Amino acid sequence: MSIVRRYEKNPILTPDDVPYPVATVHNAGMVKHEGRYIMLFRSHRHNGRSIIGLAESGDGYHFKVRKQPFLTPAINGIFAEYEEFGVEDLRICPMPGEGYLLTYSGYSRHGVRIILARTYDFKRLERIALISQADMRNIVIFPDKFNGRYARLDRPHSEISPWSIWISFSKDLIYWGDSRLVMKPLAYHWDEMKIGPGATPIRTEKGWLHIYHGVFKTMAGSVYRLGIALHDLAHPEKILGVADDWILQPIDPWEISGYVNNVVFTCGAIAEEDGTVKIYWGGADSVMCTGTASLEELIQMCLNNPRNPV
Ligand code: BMA
Repeated sequence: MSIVRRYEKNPILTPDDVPYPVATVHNAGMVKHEGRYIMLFRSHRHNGRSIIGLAESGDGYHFKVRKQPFLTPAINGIFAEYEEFGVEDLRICPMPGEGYLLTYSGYSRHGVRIILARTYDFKRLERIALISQADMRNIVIFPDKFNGRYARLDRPHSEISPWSIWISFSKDLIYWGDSRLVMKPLAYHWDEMKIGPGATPIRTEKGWLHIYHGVFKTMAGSVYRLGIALHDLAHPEKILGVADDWILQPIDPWEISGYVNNVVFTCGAIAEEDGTVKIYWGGADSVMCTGTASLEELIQMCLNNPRNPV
């Protein structure tokens, strides 16, 4: 039996559920807000550029999409210049007492970089800052502070050490530093080509559980899968274990074939009070899917059968 139990009525959201024209729905940031599940999903418009929509649910499975998109590229000011080609793959970080921090990729003629925004109610949104330079497209912020500093997982790219996961810290969310590498792709392994931060890390008694994505190149193109790492609670730069096995790979027809074939990609997961976690993923960059796993089983995978993080 697979570690992630797919919901039997996947996919849970498709372009047909969206009341404005889109080609895809995928890679959604997720959070529970006032007892409701909020999904901030990415959609390609029919010009190939992306926007972010909002869907809501009472049970985490049946979602209704809001009539208007939640986030479209800024039209003036500094953000407009860097969001010209679209906004993608948003993550939601519930920061205790400080609302919801949103991180998303802005594409433009200057490359791809990350924008930080904030919302308190999922109605109004305030853009705060551009928090990366070019060529960084996955940033998740830990939903806590460490000795007064925010921490984030990011993914700078280098030819010497391709697409690895780093951690950076900040006192004010604007200026980030004290960066260090935490995890690299592993040669001849399912994540050997590149890895990147996935869902906002989940606090458990044994550490922060981070669901990441890894890519493997084949003769038939790349395969995107999901894996897990456990970070120390007080020192998130310390990895306690990275599971050797993936937890999810494309299997269902809508994960194998779509806008981009053979992709499962996550930007959000929600821990429930019964010890399970609902993981949400985009299937083939086309539809949204979900499944559940036991947090304890995921933690044991990281601790009992780990691979070398670097
Ligand atoms: C990555 C990102 C994701 C996407 C994935 C598969 O590089 O662009 O948004 O889901 O590729 O196409």
